[in-house]
Amino acid sequence: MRQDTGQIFKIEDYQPSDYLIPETKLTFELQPEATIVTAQLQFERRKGVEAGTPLVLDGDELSLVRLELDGRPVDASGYQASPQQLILTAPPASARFTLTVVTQLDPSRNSTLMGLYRSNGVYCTQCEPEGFRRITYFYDRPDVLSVYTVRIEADRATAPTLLSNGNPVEQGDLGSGRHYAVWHDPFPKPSYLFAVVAGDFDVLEDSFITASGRKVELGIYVEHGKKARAAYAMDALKRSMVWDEEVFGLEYDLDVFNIVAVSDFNMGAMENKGLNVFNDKYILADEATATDADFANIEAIVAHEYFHNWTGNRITCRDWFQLCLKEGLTVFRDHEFSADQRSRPVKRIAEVRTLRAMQFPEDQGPLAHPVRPRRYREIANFYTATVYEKGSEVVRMIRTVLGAEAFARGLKLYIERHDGEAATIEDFIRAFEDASEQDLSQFALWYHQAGTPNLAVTATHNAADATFRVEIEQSVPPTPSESRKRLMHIPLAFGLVGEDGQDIVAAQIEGAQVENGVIHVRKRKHSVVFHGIPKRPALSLNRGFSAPMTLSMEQRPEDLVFLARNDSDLFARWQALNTLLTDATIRAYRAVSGQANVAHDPNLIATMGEMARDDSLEPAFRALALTLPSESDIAREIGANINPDAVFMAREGLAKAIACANADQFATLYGIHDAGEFRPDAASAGKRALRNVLLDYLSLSSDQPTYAAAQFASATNMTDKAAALTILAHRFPGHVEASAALARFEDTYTNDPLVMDKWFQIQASTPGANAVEVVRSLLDHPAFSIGNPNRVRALMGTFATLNQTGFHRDDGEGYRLFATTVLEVEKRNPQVAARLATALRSWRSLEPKRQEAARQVLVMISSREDLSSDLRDIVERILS
Ligand code: 0A1
Ligand code: ZN
Repeated sequence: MRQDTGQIFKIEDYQPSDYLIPETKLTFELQPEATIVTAQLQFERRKGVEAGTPLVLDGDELSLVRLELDGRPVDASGYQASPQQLILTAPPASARFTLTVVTQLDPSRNSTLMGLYRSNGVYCTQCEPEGFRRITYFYDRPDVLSVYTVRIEADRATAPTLLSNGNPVEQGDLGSGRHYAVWHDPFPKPSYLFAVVAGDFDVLEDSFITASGRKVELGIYVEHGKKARAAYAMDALKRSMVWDEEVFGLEYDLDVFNIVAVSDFNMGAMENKGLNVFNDKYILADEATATDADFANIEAIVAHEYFHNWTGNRITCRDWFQLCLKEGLTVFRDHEFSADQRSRPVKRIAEVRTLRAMQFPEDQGPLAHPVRPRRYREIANFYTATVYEKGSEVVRMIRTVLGAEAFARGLKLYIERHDGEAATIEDFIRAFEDASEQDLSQFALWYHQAGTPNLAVTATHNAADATFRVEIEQSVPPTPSESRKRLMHIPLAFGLVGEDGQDIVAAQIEGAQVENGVIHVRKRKHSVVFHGIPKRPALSLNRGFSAPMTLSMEQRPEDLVFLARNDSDLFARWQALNTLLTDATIRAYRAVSGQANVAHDPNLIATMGEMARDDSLEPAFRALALTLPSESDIAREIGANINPDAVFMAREGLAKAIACANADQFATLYGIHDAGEFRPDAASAGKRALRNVLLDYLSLSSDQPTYAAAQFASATNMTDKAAALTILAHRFPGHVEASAALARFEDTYTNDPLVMDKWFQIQASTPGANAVEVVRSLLDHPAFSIGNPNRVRALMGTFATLNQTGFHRDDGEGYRLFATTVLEVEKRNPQVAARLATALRSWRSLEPKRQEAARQVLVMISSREDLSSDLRDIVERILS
């Protein structure tokens, strides 16, 4: 385990490497416990670097077997080798030389899942961000690009498939049951994009003809017997390839494109050049085992990794501070892809819900950092919602600010200019400035300044002179190490909605810069006066979520109801309803805390019924409209001194009011909206989503498990089955129907780990104090494994992030169980442990008793002496 050195990496310390590595030849002699890696590295001294300058290469837990320089052994006095570094003290004075480094690895004991490891009998690598240095000594940094040739040798019986990056060159037999394959990748790449996979797989094969007529062989490698479950991923891959050609003019560049699904993986997937490696959860799907959400994730992640081929691989990052250069842009691309494949407004709402649930708490808590950070202690902890999701929002805003055409020109220019290079955010912004002739220096603060900006808005209508005046004031709350913030350029999309629901066009607009329905807020205070507005309009703000910010505005409830029913922007309709629901819950929260009864606004309750039956709206939208803000959404809005039990009760109260007042309608609609035969497309999924929200309301109003039990028994797809099981387990814990369904599910899927994850998730998220005991006993379930990231996330990750009443139990027992598990996971896999630990980041917003209990476990973890750099970095930042 890599221990903390206390070193802080700073962006201003960037220096190019002294040497380049134009060519890398690797040979892997694979053996489960003693793999030999021979790296022939061709070095070239960079111009201007003095001859003989020591060559310093990165390593991590490496064991050196042999070292040769230009074919001759290096004298012991000529180098220094430790597990984490190799220094060639006096390299040759010649401009070029070849270093041969031989290392020995033990993949079967590598439980970190970084570098070369064994998973279920498969050899697999993960190199991003700093895993290559666990394979051989190298310049393991993204700005050193090399052309790789890789030879893999392994037992034919256990590893008939041998894969690496680029195109296959050669394969053959070696006798004694061994065989080999050689791969060559003509595109220079950084070490983090290197991959090797060897094992025994089923392969789903297909092919794709690019726009310019080249044939690409496609392969998805999965565990034996699971080939049929890769069909949807293959379909998504081909649609991604077409889409990137049509929308961005970007074609695939190798003869083969392979995907491998593995069951032990730290993240979602990895974009290694020509050889994407996936967490099997994001490849395998069929109607019997995967939910609609799984299908949507698979489509998005397959696309994301494929899109990296240009945005990430052909153009990579100069250093890890630039991570958002590839990630923010690629998330933006996968969002656009899904929006085109599915329903744009529904997709947008889902994106915003994710951003608010994952990124807002990061930005508003101790882990806040800019989209392009300037400091890190452990880079693996910066694969965050800020870099990814907010990074994507920033790219989206560039499009809003420049307009679609200039944006497209800018992106094209960026790609042409930097193809084959390792670039920076400054390069990216410059391409858009050059293509649009606009100055983006103020806008660039979105990359450099952490925190979620707020716009406080007031609106006044003056009937006498037919004006509508909007006053806007921006502020950015302080974040750790950035107490003073600069003023940002915030594109605020808006509309003035008239009585007939149509947008009103003002005769004249006075004040701030307003273009195409967007107010460009650049100063602290703006006032915009709309002339020729005889009647007070409803003000629709942040349409389409034009900027990742919060809004403070006293809206009249009747205006919000009006917008929920009439806004031409569907996102804004959903938002208006969501604001009403959040406000109603918070009012109830204040009342529940004070033990008072609350009556909800009948207008709001009726609107929910109306939305449910409005056939002009697609079912997926209606499902989202009927979904209440989550407990953590509500807690975030409350902000401080949070009592999760009271939040839960307040939310339940509102749900019950909606359910009871609309019970008959919901029952009728539930009967009507059968999606029919299973198809994974968005329209069918939307029908199932609507029906399952209705089922939840029906179960609540009837207070009977019968509806859910019936659906559980008759469901022919996992979406409907898992939804019914969730309702049974969450709403009727301890009832015989719930226990029977859980037992039935367990029995049916014992041998399917990905489905068992759902079973763990459903139980880990069952509200109430008892969840701690349930989760504790599930840690001993035979299907659980502390070494598998998917199992750990399904059980402990779900408990800590989705179970507000269980995790935050007021005696602190949830935190203690959590901390023990985090430390247990850390022994094997520090990265996964660190990510898990972020669940405690919002501890300061809790009420005092829980705050103290949470603080105690954080202090307990941080006081351990042998902590990994990953976990120490997170825990100390959370406590600071
Ligand atoms: N680049 C990948 C994310 C990723 C990052 C780190 C990993 O290993 C620790 C794996 C994957 C992506 O954006 O999909
Ligand atoms: Zn990515």
